[in-house]
Amino acid sequence: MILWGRASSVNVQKVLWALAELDLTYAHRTVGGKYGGLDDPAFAALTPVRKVPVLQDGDVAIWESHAILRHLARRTGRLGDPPGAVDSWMEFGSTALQPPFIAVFWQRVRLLPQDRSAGVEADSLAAIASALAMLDTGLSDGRAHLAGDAFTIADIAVGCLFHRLLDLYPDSLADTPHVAAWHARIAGRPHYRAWVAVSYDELRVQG
Ligand SMILES: N[C@@H](CCC(=O)N[C@@H](CS)C(=O)NCC(=O)O)C(=O)O
Repeated sequence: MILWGRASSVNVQKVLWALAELDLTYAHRTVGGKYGGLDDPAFAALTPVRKVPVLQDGDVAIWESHAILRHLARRTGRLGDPPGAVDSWMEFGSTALQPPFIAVFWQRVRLLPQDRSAGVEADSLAAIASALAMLDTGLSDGRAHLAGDAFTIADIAVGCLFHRLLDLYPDSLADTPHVAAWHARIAGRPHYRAWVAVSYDELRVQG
């Protein structure tokens, strides 16, 4: 397998974390962001959207981070059960939590101060708080992980966002104790520490 994508991307981090949890061997091509390469013919032939991550597995090229996670779970028969609950939380991550998270990350890290908007940041933080409350309700039955007691690709898809969220807004989980306990659990995993709890300094806008 070949993974394409810079390790500073949260979407690439999802795949790096999953590959490590599954103990899979792969080659890594660092493209995107300051590394460029997304318009090179070799990469452009793999994905019409020219974004990372892309996973080449034999003759197949898979793009969209959650599609890649599902592919890895199916391929190995691990980290994907129960599929219904896993899928629900992965879609929740894509639709409810990640969009406002990306918005605040751009406000705080990627945009020059003069291009930032206090209104966009406030609205996005409200959307994050609402999503975290839903996550807290989902975890309130005492389950250890999102889809049940077992760690799955849903924990990876959603959990990848929290290192940066807590770095930027340390009190984010003050009102969601179940989310805080779940996050502490997944943040203790060695592969989270290796691939997710890392510096994102290369993404900071240079003013
Ligand atoms: N929904 C896609 C989003 C892919 C995406 O937006 N990737 C970003 C990095 S997180 C990208 O390729 N940006 C251009 C770049 O890195 O140069 C996924 O989950 O894979």
